[in-house]
Amino acid sequence: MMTTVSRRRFLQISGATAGLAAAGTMAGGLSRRAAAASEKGIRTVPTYCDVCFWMCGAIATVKDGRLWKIEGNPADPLSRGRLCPRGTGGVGAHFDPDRLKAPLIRRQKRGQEEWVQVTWDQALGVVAGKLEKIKAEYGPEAVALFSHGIGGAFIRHTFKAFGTPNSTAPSFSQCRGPRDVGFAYTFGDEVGSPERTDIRNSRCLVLIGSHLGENMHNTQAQEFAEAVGAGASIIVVDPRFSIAASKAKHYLAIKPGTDLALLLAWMNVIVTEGLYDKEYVDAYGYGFDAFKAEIAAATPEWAYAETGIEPEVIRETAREMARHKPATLVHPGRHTVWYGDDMQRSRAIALLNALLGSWGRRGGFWTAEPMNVPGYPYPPYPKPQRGRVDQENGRYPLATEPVTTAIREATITGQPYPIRGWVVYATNLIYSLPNPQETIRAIQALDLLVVIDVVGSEIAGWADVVLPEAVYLERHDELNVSWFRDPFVGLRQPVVHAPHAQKPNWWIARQLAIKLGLGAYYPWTTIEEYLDRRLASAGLSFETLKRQGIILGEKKPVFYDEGLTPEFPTASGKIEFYSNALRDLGADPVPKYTRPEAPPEGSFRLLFGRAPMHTFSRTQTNPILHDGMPENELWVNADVAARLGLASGQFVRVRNQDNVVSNPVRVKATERIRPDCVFMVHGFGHTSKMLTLAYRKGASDSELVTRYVTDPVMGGTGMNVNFVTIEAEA
Ligand SMILES: Nc1nc2c(c(=O)[nH]1)N[C@H]1C(S)=C(S)[C@@H](COP(=O)(O)OP(=O)(O)OC[C@H]3O[C@@H](n4cnc5c(=O)[nH]c(N)nc54)[C@H](O)[C@@H]3O)O[C@H]1N2
Ligand SMILES: Nc1nc2c(c(=O)[nH]1)N[C@H]1C(S)=C(S)[C@@H](COP(=O)(O)OP(=O)(O)OC[C@H]3O[C@@H](n4cnc5c(=O)[nH]c(N)nc54)[C@H](O)[C@@H]3O)O[C@H]1N2
Ligand code: SF4
Ligand SMILES: [Mo]
Repeated sequence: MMTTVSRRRFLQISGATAGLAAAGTMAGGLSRRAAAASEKGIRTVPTYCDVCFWMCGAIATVKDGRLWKIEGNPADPLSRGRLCPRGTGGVGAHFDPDRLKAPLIRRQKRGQEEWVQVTWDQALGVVAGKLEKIKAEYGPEAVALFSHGIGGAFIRHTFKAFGTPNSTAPSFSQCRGPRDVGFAYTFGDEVGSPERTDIRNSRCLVLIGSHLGENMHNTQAQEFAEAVGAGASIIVVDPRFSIAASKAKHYLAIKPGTDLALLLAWMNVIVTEGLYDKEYVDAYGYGFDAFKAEIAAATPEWAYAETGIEPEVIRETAREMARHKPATLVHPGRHTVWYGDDMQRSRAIALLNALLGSWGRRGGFWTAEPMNVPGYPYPPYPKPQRGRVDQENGRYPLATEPVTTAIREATITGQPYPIRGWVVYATNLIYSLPNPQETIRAIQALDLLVVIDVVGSEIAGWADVVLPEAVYLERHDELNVSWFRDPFVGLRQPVVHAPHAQKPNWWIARQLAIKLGLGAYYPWTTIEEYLDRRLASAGLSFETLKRQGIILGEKKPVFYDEGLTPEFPTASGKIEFYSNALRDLGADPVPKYTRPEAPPEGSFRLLFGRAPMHTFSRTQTNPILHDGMPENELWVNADVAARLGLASGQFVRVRNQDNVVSNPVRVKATERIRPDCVFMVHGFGHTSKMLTLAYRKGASDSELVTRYVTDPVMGGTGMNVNFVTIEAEA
């Protein structure tokens, strides 16, 4: 029997069960509840964190059957026994009263909030039926999968077996894509995640917008503190005086969007003053003379007019970098989709590092192989009938992952071929893709939208079928076999039970595959069986891993001076100061600067970033993290605020160039930002009523990002190109 639940009733259900969770019940049915209640004493369970995608090793403690706390696992090379504030607050995800509890099917048309609560069998039956129908009519490639994080591993496997090449994540074209392509077309290799940066040993660390300390990627934040403690020279380039800037010897308050001019001028100084690592460049460089000629005009005086940074400051900071080479690390950044010239800006960062000889050197960039843990021996996937929808017409030749916005475009236009179904796992596309109105337009054109989430996020609000997942503290996941200086394998395993009908991703992916007739791709029945098989094939013990959470691999050389062989898998086999490959694609072979459009008189450029207590749009509803920071603020330069008659704490609304107006948000009037831009932390201003704690708290940068500039060769979407005005709330 299906039961009908209106949104109102849905909220009532949430409220009632919140009491149960708070009273210490985390088991599902009566028997589980009884089991949890009868559990006495303290037990610890090693696992790894999922509040962001750094995957820190952790140890959770359960007291009398109730989840108590989570701390870093000292055996883990990433966390070294310490979690970031978000990781520590992760227990709130389990207790979150807003969690989805059972599968839901939309009763009315999209946008109307009437749901039918169904069983898993019914929900997956409906999903499989609609997927089969799309496949029969349009082919398997008409289904696109959007997923983010390691939790998506099994879902991705199911959809490879289904036969679609259109499996993507916003972490490429809305995040690190430009950087990884820029580095690959310089050194032949990506920066990857966790970034291969040797921050702890760097003697001079250059942070261009990388706001470590607010960006809380644990290992990097810890190593940053170590480098500061060891007296490293810190250079920070940011229009906003970030936490990192407060630790800097040189803080450069750059005019937004002009970083490429600064980078070219830095390289110009280092080359013309002969300060680069000549031996390194001679041995490993390709096209240096052509590069030198290209940057000859980029003098500090020229860059001053673009960046607002004094020529002497540009010279002094360039010399400072050269003094500490090769232990000078110009951080490659991560969220690099800023202005549309991002791949070239990232390439300029790569080239500056190349001049300083820091790639492959201590205090620069390490190179490591992950542990060798073979994949599960599955049958081969079917070969997709058609190519990726984003690349069919020869577009985005350097996009190493499908371009999300191109999939969205194909969904709206049906070109180059139709996309009729979206499966969305752990990515709130309304927040993570630029121009949310266009995302909604695409959704309206779909035959099927399935969302797998833990709460009623904005994207879940648009779904035809919502599948509730168990949170990371309640499930197994794929092994974490990341590269790092010390190779390791990490295990995620359940600490407590899921409180209701929520299921782990591997179970959902497997059941769906079986319903789709793809059972052959799941020869295992339990996740333990799967994990055991993979570990055994690497000669590792599942029992040991369960006990320790981490198994370390053999440490190998990670720097050239430790015996690592320099290898540059580019076309020339060298570090490409000049790129023939880019030239052949019609892109600049050496990065060239273009001046960004300035904000119109009376407008400000909208910038955004992170805060220590939150991850994207996914933690505002976590009661613990919500308490830590319930809303965001709009940073406005103090003089500008005075001129506009705005005081800190006062509510304003932000209007962008396309007349999108934000939720009310408090002003933070501060000297710590330039007068030509404003800043807010990403992920606030939720519009889903299912997120009771987060609903309409603060403002959403995503809503205001209606404009974006797409890189024609790799598909990154520059999003720092929106201009806003500020309106006082009555
Ligand atoms: N305007 C703007 N856009 C951005 C950014 C920005 O700063 N501003 N940042 C960009 C960057 S750097 C990135 S990496 C992307 C990030 O983009 P996303 O990964 O899409 O980030 P979130 O918006 O947090 O979406 C995460 C979703 O996963 C759900 N979720 C959380 N835990 C689980 C779980 O265990 N299982 C399941 N199934 N779901 C879960 C959450 O409820 C939420 O709906 O966004 C990019 N887009
Ligand atoms: N606490 C927390 N930490 C996180 C995350 C999180 O959600 N929460 N997400 C993680 C992820 S996936 C990513 S990608 C990273 C993102 O973090 P980062 O890669 O470090 O930074 P961005 O988001 O690109 O940039 C934000 C900073 O750039 C500055 N900025 C804006 N425009 C310009 C400009 O034109 N020039 C310069 N030089 N600076 C500019 C802003 O003022 C701000 O300080 O954070 C990671 N760490
Ligand atoms: S950086 Fe923080 S939130 Fe991310 S995995 Fe590590 S502890 Fe968790
Ligand atoms: Mo990101």
